[in-house]
Amino acid sequence: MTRHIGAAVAAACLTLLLAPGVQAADGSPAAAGNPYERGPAPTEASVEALRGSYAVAETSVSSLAVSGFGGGTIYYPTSTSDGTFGAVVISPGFTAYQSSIAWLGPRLASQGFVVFTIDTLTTLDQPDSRGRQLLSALDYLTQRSSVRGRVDANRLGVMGHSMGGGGTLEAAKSRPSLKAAVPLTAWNTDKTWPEITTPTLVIGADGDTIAPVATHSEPFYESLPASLDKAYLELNGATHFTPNSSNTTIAKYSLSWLKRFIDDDTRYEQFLCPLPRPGLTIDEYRGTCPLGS
Ligand code: 9J3
Ligand code: ZN
Repeated sequence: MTRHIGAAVAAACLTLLLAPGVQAADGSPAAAGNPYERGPAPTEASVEALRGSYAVAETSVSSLAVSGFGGGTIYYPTSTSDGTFGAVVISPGFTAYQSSIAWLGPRLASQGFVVFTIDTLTTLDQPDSRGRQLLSALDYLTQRSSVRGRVDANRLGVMGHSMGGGGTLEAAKSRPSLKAAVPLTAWNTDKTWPEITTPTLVIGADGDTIAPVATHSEPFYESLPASLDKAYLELNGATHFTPNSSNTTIAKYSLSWLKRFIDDDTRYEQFLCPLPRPGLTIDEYRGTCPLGS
């Protein structure tokens, strides 16, 4: 009897070890239970790096070929051996173009996301419109784009700068199925976001005089439900336009948030909890730890 149980257990273990589905594409043992992890175990250096482990290609999407937003550029991992990837669409701010947030495209895609930086229909579009455009772009990405087969349509997120950050909040409010939202020095006349159920990382800048944190990012963060996975990162020595250039602090925490909530990748929780302490680049950090509980 004991021997039979032992043999059964041994057989089950062998099956588990040999089952193709439990081995990651890089040959490492798959993390028990998370089929969405992509890329190697993260380190402080890897989340701060200019590029992750994936080679990235890009394809431009003409405004003439789409509706509901203004076209853009899709950055995607070239690998087809790691299954599909989660995706994030990013909107620029008032009067700005995709070029203003382009640095985030290859930076995030090389870590294992399909990233779509968009133009808006007009550069004067307001946050509510930008929110709808983010969602139109997600629908285009997952349903009609040339890379749709590389995207997991069930694991999507939104980001944006300024009025695009305001649009990020609008998009999350209207589509609760979104897995992550990261507004960057967001601007919106609506100061209260209790309707949002998507895990949200609000990033503000201490020196922002266009969307001052006291009247934008801070009330946005504080009005999110207390029960929500949420965080507030206030950049130190930063302005409204800090998100328009390559920035290690923005990249590190945005990446960790997207990984944690789009990929369910708890390997990245180490960068989010316990709460990061203020320092050279962080003026203040608020959040709810542990995450995902
Ligand atoms: O997208 C933004 O930079 C919004 C800040 C702004 O110019 O608001 C004034 C109407
Ligand atoms: Zn509101």
